[in-house]
Amino acid sequence: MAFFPDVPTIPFEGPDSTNPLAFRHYDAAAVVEGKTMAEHLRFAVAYWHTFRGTGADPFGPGCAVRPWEDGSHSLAMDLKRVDVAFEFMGKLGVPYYCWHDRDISDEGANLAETNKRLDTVVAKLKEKQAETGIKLLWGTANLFSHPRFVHGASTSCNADAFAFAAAQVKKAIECTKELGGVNYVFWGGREGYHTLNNTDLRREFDHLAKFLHLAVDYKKTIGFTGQFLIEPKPKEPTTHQYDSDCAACMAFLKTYGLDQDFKFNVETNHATLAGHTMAHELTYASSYGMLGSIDANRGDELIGWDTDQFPTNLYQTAQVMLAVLNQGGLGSGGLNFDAKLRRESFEPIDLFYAHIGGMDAFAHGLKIAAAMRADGVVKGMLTKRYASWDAGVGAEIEAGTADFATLEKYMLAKGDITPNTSGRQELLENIVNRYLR
Ligand code: XLS
Ligand code: NI
Ligand code: NI
Repeated sequence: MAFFPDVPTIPFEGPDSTNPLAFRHYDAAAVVEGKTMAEHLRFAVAYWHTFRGTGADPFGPGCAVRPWEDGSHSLAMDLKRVDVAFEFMGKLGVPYYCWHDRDISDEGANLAETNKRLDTVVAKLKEKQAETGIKLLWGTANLFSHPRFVHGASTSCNADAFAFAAAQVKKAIECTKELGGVNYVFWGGREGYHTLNNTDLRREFDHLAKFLHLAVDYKKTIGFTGQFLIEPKPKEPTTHQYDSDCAACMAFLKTYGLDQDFKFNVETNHATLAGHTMAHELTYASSYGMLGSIDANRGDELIGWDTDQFPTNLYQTAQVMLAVLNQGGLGSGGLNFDAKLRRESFEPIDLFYAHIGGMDAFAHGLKIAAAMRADGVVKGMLTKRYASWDAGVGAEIEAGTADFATLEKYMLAKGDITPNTSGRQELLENIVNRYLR
């Protein structure tokens, strides 16, 4: 049975195509810098938004039309939805998908029943993966929707919430392994606080670290080889989320001796919420070898929450792909569309338009970034700008052979510094704009 009977497998038709059900830039097999677009971009569909999203917002319930949904929370519905998902992903031509445990299988009457039900759905996912070749980019556990996690999971004031979360993550890692997932994500969910009046901040951070250490231990116990990723986010749902941005996460990981076991899954809208550009977060993570994967979406400059819109901004996708190319790719990571349709876009076909647009925006961004790298203009200006560090006193400082006394002697002899040169910001921005076509 087809759930999207009017949609063919989405073809690549080239930049001049006006067919809304075709790619204009994403040509999976096209080679850029020695790798195919599919290999560079490693697109993933987010199960929660695409197959569980209803379009609900803070002012009203969902109104998405999904003819295959029967409104129940039955196992049969979970299993049927797997067929929907694989038809959708197959027609779109994405190589990966991602899930939370509760997206693919709802809870049963108790943990044992929940796990049993999850196993049934995972078995079906495994079959569909084998049939289609679509793979799991990452799994994660939903530790934020159920009321038991009202005060958080590993940072809850209730120790039982920590224990339940541990059981849930243990199972989710096992399921990720069973499905050959190549990463596992920890997003902080409700790990944070609304008021310090009721929060023992240091104790909660210690508990978060304890939880992650236990996860690392368990990963080794069962021989799961996927990459562990932390997804920074500064606020929402709590006022202050502990994993607020890449720099804060780095400090946390270093403080608790976890930095060798994790990388970051950087999300565009979370960067915006943190008051950073996505380019800043990517550059920070990448500089320290911590950029593992990307949640590809965008925020709205006028709305202050995680709007999770589909990425369409070429300036931004080009910057993202530049960061990715500059570090030689994402390794086991990918570009996961953690993005949802606007409530007003309620027809099933909108799911295709949204993903096609996002994939094209990133394929286009990849081409722009590769062209910029090929010309090397921006990189050349960077090299020139820091030339004073490549020889003489700069090289001595970097090599550690200079100290305050030798630097004073050097400056006393020289009298004053070599004149500064212009930062050329406007010129560089003009140069970048040349490539945006
Ligand atoms: C929420 C997060 C979430 C994670 C997965 O804002 O982006 O969707 O990606 O738990
Ligand atoms: Ni995300
Ligand atoms: Ni998000």
